[in-house]
Amino acid sequence: MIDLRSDTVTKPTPAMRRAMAEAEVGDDVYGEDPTVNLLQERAAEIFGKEAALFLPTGSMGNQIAVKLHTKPGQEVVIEERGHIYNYEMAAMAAISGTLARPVKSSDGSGILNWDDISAAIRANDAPYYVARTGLLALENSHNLAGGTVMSAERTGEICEKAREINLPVHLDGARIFNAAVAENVSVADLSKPVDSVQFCLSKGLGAPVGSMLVGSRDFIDEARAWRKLLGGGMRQVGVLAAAGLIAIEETPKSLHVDHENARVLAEGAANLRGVSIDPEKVVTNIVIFDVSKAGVSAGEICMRLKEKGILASPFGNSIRMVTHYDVTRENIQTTLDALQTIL
Ligand code: TLP
Repeated sequence: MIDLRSDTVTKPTPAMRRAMAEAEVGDDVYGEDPTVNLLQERAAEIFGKEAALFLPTGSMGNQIAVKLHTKPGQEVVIEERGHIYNYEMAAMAAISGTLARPVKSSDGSGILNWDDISAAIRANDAPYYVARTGLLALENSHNLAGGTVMSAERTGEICEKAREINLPVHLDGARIFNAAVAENVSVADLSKPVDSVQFCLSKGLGAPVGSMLVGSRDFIDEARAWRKLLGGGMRQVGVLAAAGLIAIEETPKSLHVDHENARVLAEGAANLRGVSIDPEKVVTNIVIFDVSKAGVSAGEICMRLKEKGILASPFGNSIRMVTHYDVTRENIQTTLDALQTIL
């Protein structure tokens, strides 16, 4: 099968499997797993922050951040297609007692500017009976907006304004390495101004399991307690951290190939009957195209693709295809040929 449903489907590389087999381990609940400790130190260093924490999932990282930055009864301002709001089981309400305040980006790109955000903020000068904004949550790259990227400059501008009103900013950087490659900057450049960042080892970076939460030492100390409370205190988990180390040190070097494949896929799809997508906007590894004019539903197209050995995800009237290191240029051509036949 050519699996384009997500970059979560990657299998560990031979180097990762070797590192996992040979990993030095200890009980991480006691802080004694040397491989986990090394991964946490490296992640903090690479992101230019004080500390980092290894977590089982990106959702747990995001939700711990929401918990630590907010008080019950507050709102979280987030772009309307944001993952934290749409795909994390209403956890911000269930765990933190917060409400999402979804906002649209004025240019439709999913990339917010300060004007988009400030219109949704309820600061201390708001009437007493409206909920206060407790957190601004950004996402980079923005998954459901088609892998679009927020520049370091835009992130800096937004965070500066947020700081003026003491509003913390959390970055869902599940695919921040993809964003950094697309912008030709470092992940530290993209995350320096935010208070906390979550990034996934198990998406385009190819590790089988795991995410990291990065921030100040105090924030990470508290996050460790919340990870335990949520049942995420793991023991000899260096076997997973070993793959994570390879994911952060090695995989970023080849992410540009995934981006090139995504662009070729988008350019080919743009020429097909009933498909609408602007290939110029595909800058990372996510391709989302609208098929509402195809005369056949996104779900039906995905079913027919599956019969031809290709997996993709329907999202409403659109189809999402995500490239990753298990997808070759030849696979892209096969996918385009199959799509053409179906349409
Ligand atoms: N995204 C998954 C699905 O949940 C949609 C995918 O296939 O893309 N933030 C962002 C931006 C994400 O895309 C995801 C996963 C997460 C957080 C959550 O990560 P996990 O799955 O590790 O909890």
